[in-house]
Amino acid sequence: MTPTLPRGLTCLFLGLVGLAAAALNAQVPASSIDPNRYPKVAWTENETPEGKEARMRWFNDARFGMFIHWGLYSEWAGYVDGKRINGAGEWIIESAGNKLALSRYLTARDRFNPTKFDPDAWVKAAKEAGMDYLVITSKHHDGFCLWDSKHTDHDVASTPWKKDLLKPLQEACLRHGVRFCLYHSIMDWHHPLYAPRRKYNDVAQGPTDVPRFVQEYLKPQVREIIERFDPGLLWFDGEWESTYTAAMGEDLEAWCRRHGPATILNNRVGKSRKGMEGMSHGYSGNKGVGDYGTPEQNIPPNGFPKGVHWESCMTMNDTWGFVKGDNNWKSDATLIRNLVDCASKGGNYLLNVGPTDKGEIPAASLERLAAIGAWMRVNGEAVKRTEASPFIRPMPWGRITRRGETLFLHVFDRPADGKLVLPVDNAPRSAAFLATGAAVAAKRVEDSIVLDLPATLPDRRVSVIRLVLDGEVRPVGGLVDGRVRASAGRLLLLPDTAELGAGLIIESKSEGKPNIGGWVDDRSTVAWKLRAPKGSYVVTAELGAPDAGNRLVLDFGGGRKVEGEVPATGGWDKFRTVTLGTVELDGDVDLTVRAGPRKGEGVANVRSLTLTRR
Ligand code: FHN
Repeated sequence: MTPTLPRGLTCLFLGLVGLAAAALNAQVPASSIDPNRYPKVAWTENETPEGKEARMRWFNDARFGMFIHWGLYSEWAGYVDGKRINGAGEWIIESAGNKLALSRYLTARDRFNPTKFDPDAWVKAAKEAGMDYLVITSKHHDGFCLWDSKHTDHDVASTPWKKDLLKPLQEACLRHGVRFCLYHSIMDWHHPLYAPRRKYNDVAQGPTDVPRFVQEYLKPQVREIIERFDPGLLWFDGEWESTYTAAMGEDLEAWCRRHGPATILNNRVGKSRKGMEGMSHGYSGNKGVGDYGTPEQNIPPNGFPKGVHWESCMTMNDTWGFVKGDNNWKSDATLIRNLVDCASKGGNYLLNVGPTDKGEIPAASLERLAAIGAWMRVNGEAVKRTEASPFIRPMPWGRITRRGETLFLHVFDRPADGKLVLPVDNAPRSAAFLATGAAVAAKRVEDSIVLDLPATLPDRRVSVIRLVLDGEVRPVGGLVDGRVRASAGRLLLLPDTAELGAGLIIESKSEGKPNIGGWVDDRSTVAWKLRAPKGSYVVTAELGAPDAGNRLVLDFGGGRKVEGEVPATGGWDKFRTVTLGTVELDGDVDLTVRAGPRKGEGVANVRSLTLTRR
């Protein structure tokens, strides 16, 4: 609670507290390759969730990386014979149809000579933007390799430049404390064994054979880049064609674990990704799914339970590989908000640059990187080394990130009444803008903390308030480290924090409030992880069902069960609160809700469960 000092002194006190905290918290780690902070952790067959968190720690702490698409396509720059070929620059040969045969595309190898390539400048641009890792295309779909590979001549050694382009970049990353990572395409439009062979491929001879391609080319080259460049992560791509199978993905993942056990893998190593939404859900196996999801050109609408890792990759304009004249640049405000949005949901933001064939990052990209960097120098502590918001759904006014007892409130849009309402069972210790140190009035009102914003915010793009709480956050209905916590003596279990069994969905049947629906299979279950202070709790449920007769069984573990009948409420969209019973709880509990034998169309729609301490 704010000390009871005269108002003037209170503001001064809070201002000083804010500045002191800034000095302390601003000490984010100097680099994501600091071996003291991020010792190498190898994947193991029996890796625990805690072990994976340790292995992913540099990635999670970084939150922000640079994506680089660079290759022969940068030389074509989106044009053939002076005409723009629609689509992303790196897809030009695939998009050009009969305008560009592979043999003509490959003449770019005779011209590719990046005389302006300055690896230190690239890495400094990333570091100064607040990016702690860099992912560059070692080989994109056109099969051209940016290093002198012993497995092919379709590489930089066959260009006027001749020299390896990846090693200097890796060395620059080591100099500047940025984690060096590699993108690698599975799909290969050039290699004679890869299928389907493209119509424009007038170079390849002999029959295709993808199993041989994988065994004799893809895997040896992946081992080559692991051993030569020790990448922090491998960003596989081009896994979607049917000729590359789930079994191949599981085999490639095992190969990477064997040769680079500390190298993080994205989920495109195998076949588990769901399109551009990017996450690996509903996949039968747990092999060949890599370590994290890869939403592309989008940011998931909500957060995920703890332990789900992901990274949204996005372009700054409309293309990954350089295209002359693509000036549809996102504003720095949009890019900063995207970064904050990802961090608030526990994910990373991988922002792309497409250098020219001469090795220059476009000026418009550099300008945006500099603007993001200026914002990060003031607000970076609210992004780096943070955890996701305790609320899975975003706030209407902006986003929240968390570190221990501190919440960072990222204000995108000032509410008309100037009030930020936080449904937490905490009291505020201090609240201040990171940009100015100016205190923000914060007080408890009913079951929330309400902050009163000044008429003008420090930064029209994103203004960040550091809110220090009176202890670990106790969100009403939210999650802290994957568990629902008690607030004001009750635990509110909502659809967003549930682990839904097969077939169950989150919908909104009425009043815009989410409910668990689709419960037509009485074998489906709903689970919540919670942490409850010792006590006896009354269990109530908000349920909707047209017919009576179904039953719910709440299994709290340790033989503790509560069960009750689902009433007829008048319809799937009519909800009624019913009391199901009482239960003794103390500490961490994994609650599983099962249905009795289904009667009628479905079991019930569930809007919430509430455990209220007696
Ligand atoms: O086809 C590629 C595309 O060229 C680009 O590399 C993106 C980046 O994530 N991935 C694929 C499209 O999903």
